[in-house]
Amino acid sequence: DAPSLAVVGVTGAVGQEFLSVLSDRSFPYRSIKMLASKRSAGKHLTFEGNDYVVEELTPESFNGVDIALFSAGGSISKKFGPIAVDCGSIVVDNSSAFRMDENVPLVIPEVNPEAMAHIKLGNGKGALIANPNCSTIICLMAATPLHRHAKVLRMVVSTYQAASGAGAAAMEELEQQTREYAFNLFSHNAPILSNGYNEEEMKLVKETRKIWNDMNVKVTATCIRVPVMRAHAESVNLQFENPLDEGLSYHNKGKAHCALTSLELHCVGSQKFYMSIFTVVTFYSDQITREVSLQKREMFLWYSMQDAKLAPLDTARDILKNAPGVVVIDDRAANRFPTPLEVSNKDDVAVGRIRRDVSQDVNYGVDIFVCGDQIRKGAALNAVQIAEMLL
Ligand code: 11C
Repeated sequence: DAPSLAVVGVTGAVGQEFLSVLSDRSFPYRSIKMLASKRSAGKHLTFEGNDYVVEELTPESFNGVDIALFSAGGSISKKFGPIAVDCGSIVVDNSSAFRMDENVPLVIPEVNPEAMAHIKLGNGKGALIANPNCSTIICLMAATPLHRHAKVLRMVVSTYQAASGAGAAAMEELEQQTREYAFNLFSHNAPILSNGYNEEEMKLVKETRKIWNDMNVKVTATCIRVPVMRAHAESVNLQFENPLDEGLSYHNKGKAHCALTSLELHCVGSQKFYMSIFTVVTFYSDQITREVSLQKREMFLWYSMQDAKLAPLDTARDILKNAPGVVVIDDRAANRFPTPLEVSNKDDVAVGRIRRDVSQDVNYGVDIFVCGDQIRKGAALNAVQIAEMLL
């Protein structure tokens, strides 16, 4: 039998997107309750050709509800989430209320579906599943396939976030401000914590560790709000534990000669560089990468910069091209890369600017630029995909 659904916060930006995504994906249901605050109760909504009256959210709302999609803010989730679970509903919660609760799976279906494998629909048992923060989802959609390949040790994220992340009122405010004064951006509006990070930045840190089930991965972030309506952009720098391309391993004595050959191509005619090459070769052969003197380290970085131009990026590009829910837009000749406008209202996260990080051992670092629709994959679509896994 198709499940009975409830949408909590149905009149908000994400609530409305839940309805679009359910309809676009032909999500099966036998009934659907439109729930919101008292203020919105009584409003009429049309969904898939039928008229619905928005009902006030009360503790009785969840009787007979199999799956409840929540996006009405953390305090509503904290109050009504456990009530819905007691009624036997499976709650997919888009707020931050339960994300770091160790008994609540935090799920991106393409990344860690196994985290919710123990939750079953139809056995009468309620449960909570948390939808990660939008900037975490968009970032990890692109970073995870590379992480699976070479294991991320450290990730540095800088976000350029759309107004939609702060709700429908913020989108109206952006329209208003664009008429009054445009051409500006500001640090994310989330509260600043005692460590100087804002809450949005710390969500990226903590949620990544939980989703990757890796408490050692180092993550730092700077989150910025930009005058864009509904899609977030993120610059993501990754440092890997394992080489991205096996053939380019500098920690391997046997590969030193290949490295030397490609370096020579760039340095013919310079005695000074030949001396440097000697240093590089010694450095690789000795395998003392982490303890090199400053002079050798500089030389190593210089070498990395040369090699970054040469080394093919097929591995990273292929991994991203084959990743579910990801499209690669990376046309260097035409300077065409992902933009927030291009991904707005789209399901896929777009990745581009794929390049080796010249500040690291080039086989161990990559920079990418990612754009994703904050309301769709960053919120409603991810939650509906979680609900689909329950079916
Ligand atoms: C933003 N990420 O763009 C926020 C919005 O924890 O679910 C969603 C907040 C959250 O500002």
